Amino acid sequence: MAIESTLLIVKPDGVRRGLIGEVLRRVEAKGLRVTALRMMTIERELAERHYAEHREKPFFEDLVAFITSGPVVVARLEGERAVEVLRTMMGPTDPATAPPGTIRGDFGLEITENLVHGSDSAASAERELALFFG
Ligand code: 3AN
Repeated sequence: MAIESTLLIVKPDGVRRGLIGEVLRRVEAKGLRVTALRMMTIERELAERHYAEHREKPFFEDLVAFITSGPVVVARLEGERAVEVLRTMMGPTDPATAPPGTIRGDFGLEITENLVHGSDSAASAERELALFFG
C-alpha cells in the first residue's frame, strides 16, 4: 500500500464550463478521497510559485495569465498511488491528443485550456499542497 496525497486544480476553463462536478465525480468514483476543497482566484504571485519550474518556458506568461483569469477549484486527493492515478485520469498535457476516457481527452481541445492540473510526482504534490493548503 502506498497511500499518497496529491493536488488537483480544476482550472478556470473547467469552472467556466461547469465541469467542477464532473471532474470531482470521476475522481471520487475512481476511489480517491477528497480531503480538502477550496474555490479561489489564484493571485499572480502564487501562480508564479506554483509554476516555478516553467519560468523559462515560452508559454510561462500565458500559463500564469490563464490560471489567474478566473476562479478555480483546488482539492487535496488521497488514496492508493493518488499521484499516478490522477495523472492517468487527466490524460496527457495536450487535450487534442489525449485519449478518450481521460478528462482532457473527453472535454478539451486546447493546450493552454486543458481543464485540470495534477501534481506530477510525490515531491511536487508535497510542495504544491503546502502552497495551497498550508
Ligand atoms: P501537465 O499539466 O500535463 O503536468 P506541464 O506541467 O508540462 O503539463 O505544463 C504545465 C501547463 O503548462 C500545462 N497544463 C499547460 O497548460 C501548459 N503548457 C505545457 N506545455 C505547453 C505548450 N507547449 N504550450 C502552451 N502551454 C503549455
